[in-house]
Amino acid sequence: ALFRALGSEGVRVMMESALTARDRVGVQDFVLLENHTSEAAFIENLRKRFKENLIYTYIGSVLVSVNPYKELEIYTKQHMERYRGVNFYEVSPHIYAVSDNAYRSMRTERRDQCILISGESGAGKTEASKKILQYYAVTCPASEQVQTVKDRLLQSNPVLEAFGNAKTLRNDNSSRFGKYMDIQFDFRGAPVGGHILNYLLEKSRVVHQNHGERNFHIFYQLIEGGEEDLLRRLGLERNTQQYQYLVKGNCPKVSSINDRNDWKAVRKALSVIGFNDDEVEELLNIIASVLHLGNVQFGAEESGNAYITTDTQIKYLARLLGVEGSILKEALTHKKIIAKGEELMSPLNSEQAASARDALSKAVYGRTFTWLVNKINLSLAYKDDLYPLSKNASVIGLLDIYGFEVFQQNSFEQFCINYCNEKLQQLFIELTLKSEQEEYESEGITWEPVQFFNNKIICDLVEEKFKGIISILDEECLRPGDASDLTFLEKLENTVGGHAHFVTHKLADGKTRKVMGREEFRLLHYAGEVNYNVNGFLDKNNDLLFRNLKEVRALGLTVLFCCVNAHHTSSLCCSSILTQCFDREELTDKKRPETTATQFKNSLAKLMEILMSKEPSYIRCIKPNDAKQAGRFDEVLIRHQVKYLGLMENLRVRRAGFAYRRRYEVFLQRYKSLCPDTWPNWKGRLADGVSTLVKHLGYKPEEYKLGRSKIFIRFPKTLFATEDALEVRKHSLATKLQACWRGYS
Ligand code: AD9
Ligand code: MG
Repeated sequence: ALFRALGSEGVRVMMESALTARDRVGVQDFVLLENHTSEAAFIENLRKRFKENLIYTYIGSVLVSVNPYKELEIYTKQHMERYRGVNFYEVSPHIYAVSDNAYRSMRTERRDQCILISGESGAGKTEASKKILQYYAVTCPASEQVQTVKDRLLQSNPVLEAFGNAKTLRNDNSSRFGKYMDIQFDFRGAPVGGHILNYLLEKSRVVHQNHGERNFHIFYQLIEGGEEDLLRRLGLERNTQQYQYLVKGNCPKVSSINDRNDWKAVRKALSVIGFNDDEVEELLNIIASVLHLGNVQFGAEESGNAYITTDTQIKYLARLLGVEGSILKEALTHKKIIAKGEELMSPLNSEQAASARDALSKAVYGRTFTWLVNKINLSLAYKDDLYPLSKNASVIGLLDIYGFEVFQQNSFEQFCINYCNEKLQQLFIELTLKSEQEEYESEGITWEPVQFFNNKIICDLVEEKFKGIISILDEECLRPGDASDLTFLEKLENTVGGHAHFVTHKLADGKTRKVMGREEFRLLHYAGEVNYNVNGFLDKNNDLLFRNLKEVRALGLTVLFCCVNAHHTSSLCCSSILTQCFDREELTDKKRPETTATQFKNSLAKLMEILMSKEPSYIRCIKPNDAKQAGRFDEVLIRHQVKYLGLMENLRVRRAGFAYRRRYEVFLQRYKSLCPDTWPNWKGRLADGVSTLVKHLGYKPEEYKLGRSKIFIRFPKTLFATEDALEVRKHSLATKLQACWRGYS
């Protein structure tokens, strides 16, 4: 009916427009670009597609995604259905195609999968990971029990984002922690459980935010959305500007965020995950306590000793934490010292007391976050005594970390975040290179290896034992005496000063580099240069609260001992969450815990092991502009990302002489109609069928190679010609049908 309506001229126009569509919307796989070594052609292809709202493009099996900064109608249930069980290349590029491909590989090959999402802050990683989860939630088989798991998996997102995401200058919903989530599937392919690993939360945000940034979303959600009587119970006012911890960035409201609605979503999500009312109340007690703590102010007595000037806060805190006010007051203004075997309370000055207060707030928030993740994990854990998760169960892991970021001022947090991105890039390089090389080898095809910039050198600079930046930082943290952030910097200069990726203000000839501050070092990361200010590195790495080095240690211990003791010995309703967060043994343990950076380094090493054991899929996210605006394609910014994500090298490796490869059966199935010998069905060996077919099509020997299970085609134009032949055949078939139809009528 369509062809009849169009008439033969219409059909011709339709076919022509199909052929010229390639010009308009670009190619959907970069390997099909005529000039694959040209960065300009690469960017042009991205631009064409972006303009048409086609945000996804492949490089072979790697998905490149450009953040549209607007809602697109491409995530509907119909879209999901379109990608379900369909071969990667038969449909246009989509995150659902990657999700489905990983799922089917897991099912058919019984291999655990992981999907690695990378890109800088604001590029769309978290959104991508949510789309993938939604895809599985909708398309995988379900039962009542499975539905509960699906709901919980989905609802873990708003909760973790409320407590672990914040508005930064780069992204209004920036992840301030790293997240790796395993989704477990049973033998039928239904999601039956999950597990989350979290990485280093940016705790410093609890007490300080840079201009234009906010604290974690939950604080604003609670104050804006919390019910009247809840706020009354927590002693909070409905005005974020009342709280010292919320005013530092001078940014209470964000136009893209509706805190009140988000509050409702979070409350609902908490109950779906299985938090009961008491637990929610207790959790909010802690959040409110942190706000009250931030408002505790200190004055100085004549002696210089600190005293508390804000009694109301103490009253609320005492009630919320279940600690006696007088104990709390003493704890906030004193440290515990041991003199001649006796414990004494020695006074702090007001500055020390303030930093002790902040250390306590950070510790309380950070540990509550970890508690929250554990609690979610309990709720996601597979629970079926009848059918224990057998060895047939498989896993798809989703990695969504904080992206590479550069601000005007960069500190310890950015150092950790960017180091984490280096590690991920390293993994990408190793795995893509390795698997590509393996493919050529296993297919018996000879090829020239492509040179990559290998960022291992930067990873080593940061993490190498004894010699790397983290080791040197730890050394300074351990060193008694005059160790400071500046002595750390000096030590860096003396040890890694000559490294090609490390720069400070000092020049080799003893002169100074004017453009750099004296408290900074610069790392030449794979993704760009970043200056780090060393201020606070030692304290943050020491994690203050639990180290003997600083006065504040005693404070945390005292308050928490009060808490823990109260919980164990009296009827005071002390926070049971905090009791679980700070266990007694840790409080009394004299052994030195690992530093923050070392813990992070070790947890990343474990993560790399987990990822290496799985079959990876990649999503490379690109941020189109810094203004967070739809429709803006900032070429300079994009070119930079294309460069550092290594997309051109990725493409070169992928092409390594062959633009296109396909398994024999897939190739034959698609093009068999073009050769009378292979149509309608080829009976012999697949390789012979393909060989017959391409000879018939006039492929020259230098244009293709036949591997063990796949055909490799050298130039895109060969494939285009074949595709065009297919279109023409369909067209002539259509015209014939039309003539036939006319004959009938
Ligand atoms: V960070 O490293 O956590 O700071 P992400 O996670 O890479 O960063 P995120 O996914 O949070 O970035 O995306 C930033 C914003 O871009 C989102 O809040 C959306 O407003 C917007 N975005 C991203 N991807 C999409 C999309 N596929 N469709 C529509 C999107 N909007
Ligand atoms: Mg994110």
